[in-house]
Amino acid sequence: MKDFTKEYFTMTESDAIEYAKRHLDFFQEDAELTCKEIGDGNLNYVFKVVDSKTNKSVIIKQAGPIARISDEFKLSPDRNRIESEILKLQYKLAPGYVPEVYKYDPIMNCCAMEDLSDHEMMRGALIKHKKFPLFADHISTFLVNTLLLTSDVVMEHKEKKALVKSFINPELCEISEDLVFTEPFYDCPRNDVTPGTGDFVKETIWDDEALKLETAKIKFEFMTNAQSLVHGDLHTGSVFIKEDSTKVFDPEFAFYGPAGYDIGNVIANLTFAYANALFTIENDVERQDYVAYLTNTIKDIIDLFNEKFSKAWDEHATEFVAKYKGFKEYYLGTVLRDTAAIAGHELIRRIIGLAHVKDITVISDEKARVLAEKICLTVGKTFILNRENMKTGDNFIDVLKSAEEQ
Ligand code: SR1
Ligand code: MG
Repeated sequence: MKDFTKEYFTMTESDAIEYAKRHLDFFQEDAELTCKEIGDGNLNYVFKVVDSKTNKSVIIKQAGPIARISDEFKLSPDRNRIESEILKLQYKLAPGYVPEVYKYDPIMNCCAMEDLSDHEMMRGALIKHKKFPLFADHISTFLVNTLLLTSDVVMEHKEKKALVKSFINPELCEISEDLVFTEPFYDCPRNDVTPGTGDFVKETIWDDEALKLETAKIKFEFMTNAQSLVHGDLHTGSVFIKEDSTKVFDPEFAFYGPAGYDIGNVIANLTFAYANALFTIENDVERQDYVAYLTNTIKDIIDLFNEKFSKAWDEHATEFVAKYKGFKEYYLGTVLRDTAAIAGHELIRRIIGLAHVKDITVISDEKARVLAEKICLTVGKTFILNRENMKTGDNFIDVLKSAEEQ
């Protein structure tokens, strides 16, 4: 019988059943457990353990020693501690918007959490062109609560610094530094560029020195601005959704960084869904309808974020200078600037870099995929270069519309 209490090893499905029986206070003694490994992310193993008698289920997520996407990435399994701790914190800051964590195990580097199988992964749902009218309201509340309430504006500064320390996440941050901010902007061997998009990438991204200078500034903002406790990888594959519920999960890239990092990732990944819709929905009326749904969602997220952030600042700010006239507006302006900058990086890196997104890769017609990729690159570049002017939902969607028209 394997011992889960002495030394770390990577679990199999039958190990996960044993683990659930012996180390989780979750199932009844007479439970009949089955297990399936369901992880489809780039890094971890995700076991769904179900009692076939009662249908009660739990997720056990284990961090492996190397990334699933490539053994080039050797990662500390401590990321599972980071993930468990931030989920517990966000569960309090944004109730209803994250799964409940039942247990964290520092030896097996795993955590047990609420099974959200009644929800679906948002990226897959958007590729099927489903609509979620409450998403903008839900995600804007999640973003305001988790980002503003963990910042120096609200938190006692020594407590905030203790959190900064406990969420130092050097290896996962290094992945983002390389994959998001560095490699997409030169002809890096690890990049993965669609042949038909290659010339466009060279001309509009790699040969543009002015753009590259801006990306350098933004990279240093990412590395040095410990503003808020960010999720760090808030793409639509990190969201479980159903009509009336939104749950943000998988925050293993969490660290103290620019608040705009999370908002920008949300906006960019809705833009991938928009590019998918443009080239995969054949019927004109249906395509226009779905595209309008996505652009309205992007607009609403930015506008609701602005509105809720401003209100939450007035209610919760404890920092003395937060009340100075004009400071809130200045601060919010920098968050939106960073939102545009990060949305731009996410849009460019998922087209040029190592880790692509299904919204684009499922476009089977090669010409259409190239056009979709060019739209994402154009929107991304515009977001980066015009980031100082991106303040309202309309500012963001105007960029999408003008890239589509080109
Ligand atoms: C090596 S990990 C590649 C990507 O997958 C994660 O979800 C992050 O987005 C990372 O950049
Ligand atoms: Mg992930």
